[in-house]
Amino acid sequence: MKVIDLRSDTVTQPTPEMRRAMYEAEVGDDVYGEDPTVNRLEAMAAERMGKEAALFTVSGSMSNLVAGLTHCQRGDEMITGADSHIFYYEVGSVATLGGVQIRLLPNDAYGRLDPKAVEAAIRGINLHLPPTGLICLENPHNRCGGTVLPPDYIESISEIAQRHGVPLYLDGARIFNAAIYLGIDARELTKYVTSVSFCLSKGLSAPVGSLLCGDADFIRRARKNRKRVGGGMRQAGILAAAGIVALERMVNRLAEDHENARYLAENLAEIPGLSVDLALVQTNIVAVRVEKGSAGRVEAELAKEGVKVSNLGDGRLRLVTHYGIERADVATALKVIRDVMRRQG
Ligand code: TLP
Repeated sequence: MKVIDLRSDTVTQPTPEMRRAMYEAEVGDDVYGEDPTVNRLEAMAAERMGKEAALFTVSGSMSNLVAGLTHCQRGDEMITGADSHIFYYEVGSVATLGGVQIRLLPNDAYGRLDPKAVEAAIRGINLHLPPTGLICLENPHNRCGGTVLPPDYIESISEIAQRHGVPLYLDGARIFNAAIYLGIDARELTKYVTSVSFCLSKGLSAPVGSLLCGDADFIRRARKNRKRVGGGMRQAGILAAAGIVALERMVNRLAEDHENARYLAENLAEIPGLSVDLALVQTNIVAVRVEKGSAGRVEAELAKEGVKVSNLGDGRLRLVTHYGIERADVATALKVIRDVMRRQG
């Protein structure tokens, strides 16, 4: 039985070209700054994000942590949305390792924070109050189902951040999906933020890695924090080589994943017992609410039939399209899902 794995785009396998590039990569000790392939990847990433410099990290979670450690002091407060990856899925890292308190604001169905609420949450100067060290946005928004923040919204938050002298960080793990959805260059989304990270190991299919981007001084300090959390890598050019192929070859094909997600979502919406808000299906993620049976049971039964999905833990399942999932796989998955839903009481 062929397993159709829709749990995440993190399950993507490296392409043959990536494996060749890894094999042939010229490497050095990156902690000394001497890995030419890492240096090349970092320069490419900075250029793609319109920032001065970039830092190759192990994962999106490490980029988010290092961004928090670098922008904030211990005892600062970081503003983020209640469904953000930073708050929801990163084991409380900025709090436990950075001594940074998270100030949680509700986000709407698209992952947006209310600009007025953001402004109101920024702390004034008072002996009792923790200083606001950072405001975070996520684009596309994972738990909202891959929804995209447009440039004018990011600009509105950036104006507030600048007015109060607080840096604005963008968790852009899937930033190229957002750019492709909007039909714009990713720099249009990053020009309003102080720093941004994006992942190589999701839809771009590289095996490992994320890039944290910002101005040269920020990246110099971030490099020290990456070392502090044990993320200084040595001959990391082996990994960076795959990342270079990812940036050069895998960005434009994300449109195919979006088309497959749309096809999947439109068909899921027709299945009795499931509901999908099609307005929220903008990139490669489909969040579907299970209204007949339980999400956990549906997830388990699908897995038995060879269709893997992930559980968002609130009655919704998440299905993600990616490199390696063809239109025919989506059609097969839909057939399995229809059968499983028919059996739910
Ligand atoms: N998200 C993973 C899981 O952790 C949920 C996934 O399967 O989608 N920011 C965003 C917006 C993310 O979606 C993720 C990964 C990360 C950061 C963290 O990246 P990694 O997994 O590389 O640490």
